[in-house]
Amino acid sequence: MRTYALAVFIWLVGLGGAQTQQKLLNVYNWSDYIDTKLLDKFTEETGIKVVYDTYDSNEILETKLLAGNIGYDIVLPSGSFLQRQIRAGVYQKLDRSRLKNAGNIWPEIDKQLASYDPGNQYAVNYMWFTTGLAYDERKIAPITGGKALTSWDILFRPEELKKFSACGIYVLDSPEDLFAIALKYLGEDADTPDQAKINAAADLLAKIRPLVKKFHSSEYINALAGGDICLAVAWAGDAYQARNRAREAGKGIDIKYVIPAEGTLMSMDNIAIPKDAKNVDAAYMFIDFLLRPDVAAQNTQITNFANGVLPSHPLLPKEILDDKSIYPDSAMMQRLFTVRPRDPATQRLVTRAWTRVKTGR
Ligand code: N2P
Repeated sequence: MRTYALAVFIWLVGLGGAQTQQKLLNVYNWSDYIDTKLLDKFTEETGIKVVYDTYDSNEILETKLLAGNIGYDIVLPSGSFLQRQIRAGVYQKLDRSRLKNAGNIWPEIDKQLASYDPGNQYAVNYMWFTTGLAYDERKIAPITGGKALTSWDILFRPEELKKFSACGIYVLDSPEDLFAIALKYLGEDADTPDQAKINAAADLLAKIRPLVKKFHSSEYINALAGGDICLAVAWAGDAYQARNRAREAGKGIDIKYVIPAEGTLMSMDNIAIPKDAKNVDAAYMFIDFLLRPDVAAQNTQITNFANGVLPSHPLLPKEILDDKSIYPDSAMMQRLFTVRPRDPATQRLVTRAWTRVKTGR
């Protein structure tokens, strides 16, 4: 009898173990890009445990995706990367009929996304945003005479940038962003395949390198909030997170974010399921969860990035929804541009040029 009870016990434990194994979801997302409390909420509601890892560059994600067996069920590539990764066959089609909240997808944003994912077959938008300048108002006041920063001249004229170098400058380690902005500043198409133009943009970027403390795509949030730097090329929501962290620290540091008058790059990060995902049902449940208005609003409130869920708007604080640097209005939209994926040869040129920008070699 005792042996029988023991056998049943072992069997139950085994079953429990198997079940726990099934109820897993592996998410690979950008850092500082979710309210982590929502991960617990998802687990409470579904019983699915979320293993959550982060990255801060499309290149890191792409290397893993192309290597295969990525081990993640959800990833979040930006638009042009999504487009060429779809072509490379790394994603499975997303059956929107399995998402009961698909009706919450913001139609205009979905249309924008379709320019990267034709027919909206593989992804849904998570967040969308601009790349601009974030700065410590108090630290730069003596340099600017208290005036707000308004132009990319600050970044691209070394005699201007030099003035900020002593208080610390970080630049995103994102060739897509920096080449798009530099090319546009030179009056070119942001995604031109013209080698001479790309080299000219690289020359422009190389000139700023000696003045830049670090090329990095996530550390600037704390560096700004902690007063270690005074200027950063930043993604909108991250700049606001720096502002909020600085406010919480209560040391009188005030971080501002500006979209320079010349305009800037607008990007979208999107949710997709890799082809070799093991927990596809859980992935659909998680996407559906992110598409809930309350969940999307909470994520935007914490990250300060604009989400792709239209009915989240009434749930957002007015100061976020009315902030044109987070939710650009149509006038601001006129100043924004997007980029397409480069052909492989041009992409290699840009990658090499970016290394030259960062290392001087
Ligand atoms: C979140 C950064 C996401 C924007 N910290 C860049 N894709």
